[in-house]
Amino acid sequence: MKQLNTTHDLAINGAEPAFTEPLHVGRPSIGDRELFLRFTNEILDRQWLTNNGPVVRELEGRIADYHDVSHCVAMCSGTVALEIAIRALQLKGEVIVPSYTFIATAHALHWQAITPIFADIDPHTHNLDPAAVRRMITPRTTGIIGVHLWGRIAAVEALQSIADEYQLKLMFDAAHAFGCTRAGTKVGNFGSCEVLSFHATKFFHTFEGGAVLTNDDELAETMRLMRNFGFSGVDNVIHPGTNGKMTEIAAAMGLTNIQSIDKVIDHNRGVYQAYSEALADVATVDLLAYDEEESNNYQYVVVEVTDNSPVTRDQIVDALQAENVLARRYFWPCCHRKKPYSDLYPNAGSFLLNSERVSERVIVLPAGPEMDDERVDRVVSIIRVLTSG
Ligand code: T4K
Repeated sequence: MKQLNTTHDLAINGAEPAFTEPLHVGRPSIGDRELFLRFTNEILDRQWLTNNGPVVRELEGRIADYHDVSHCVAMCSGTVALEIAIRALQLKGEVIVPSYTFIATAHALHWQAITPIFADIDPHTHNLDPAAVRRMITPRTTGIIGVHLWGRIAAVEALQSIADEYQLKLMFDAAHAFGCTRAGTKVGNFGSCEVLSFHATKFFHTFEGGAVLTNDDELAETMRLMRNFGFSGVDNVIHPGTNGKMTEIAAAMGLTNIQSIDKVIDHNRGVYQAYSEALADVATVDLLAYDEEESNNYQYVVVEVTDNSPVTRDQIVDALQAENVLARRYFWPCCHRKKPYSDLYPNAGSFLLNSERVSERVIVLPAGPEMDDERVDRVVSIIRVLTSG
């Protein structure tokens, strides 16, 4: 491995960090603080704090309208929303998922004694490769969970035709894809249902939270029961369930944030474009492009280190972090390299070659509210110096 050039003015060589305060990949947008505090006071005055309160119901309506979808079922986290959707769809046996994703996608299955079967990704899209999905189908397969990684919509048509051919259920982990489209159709309208995450690090957040979007009335009704212990009315339990409810205060953060969502997306687009321009002459990293014909939220600025780089991805990330640029290696190692999956499938890497290769090259750069053109230029200058040999 080549050493980083020790003559450069870098924090790893003893210089002061380029940024005095850290830059993050997941800095939350806070929206209109006065509005949030007004909503909070109303909640406290009403003394109705959770259990399908009016703020949660209003937020569900706003999110469903935003996505042109019949139902938004709000939950306490994206992970619980995944677990409930998986159970409501009655998935069992084996379910095909990518390994190149956040660990929650696989855990939501394993947690419910369902076997996640990892299929490889298309290295260009970072999403499931339909041909690889087809190869992993067995008589025990009951479903496919696609992930719209980085908000770029998966190959929904090809996956749907495989699901139809083998009579499998199809759902999507849309944790990154709030507001995103494929051929103009908004997320929420693909497969049987799609799961959003509203975690604090997402560009639209409710502190913690998530939701399932669906056009299936019956499925929505089942999930509403499941997130509230199966209660139908005060004393009547008609379904197995858990506590997946979103609180009123979380929904108030969501209602605040949804007011400024267009502004936040505009800002994210500006940051992405600034990176795109600044990186245009840097041959050592490739910026993952968003399709400008579609609606994107531009939440993640993702680069892949190319073969031209004289230094490794890890050397770049470590050096950036020393400069207070808290870039991340999402999603490394892949799920099949993490426990319990590394014990269950020790040889999975041999057929997940694209997943492994991509996971070893990706760097997610700081984006979001704290970034502006000048900071982007400075981050890119550091990358330029680091990879200049
Ligand atoms: N499916 C997919 C594909 C997902 O990516 C996720 C979540 C899920 C499902 C599950 O959804 P949830 O159950 O989480 O709703 C973060 C998030 O915790 C996680 O929600 C997210 N994906 C994942 C991609 O990123 P970490 O471990 O990287 O978070 P952390 O604490 O290191 O924070 C990232 C950066 O953001 C740091 O620089 C610190 C900064 N930050 C973080 C928080 C929480 C802030 O500035 N303020 C904050 O409040 O997982």
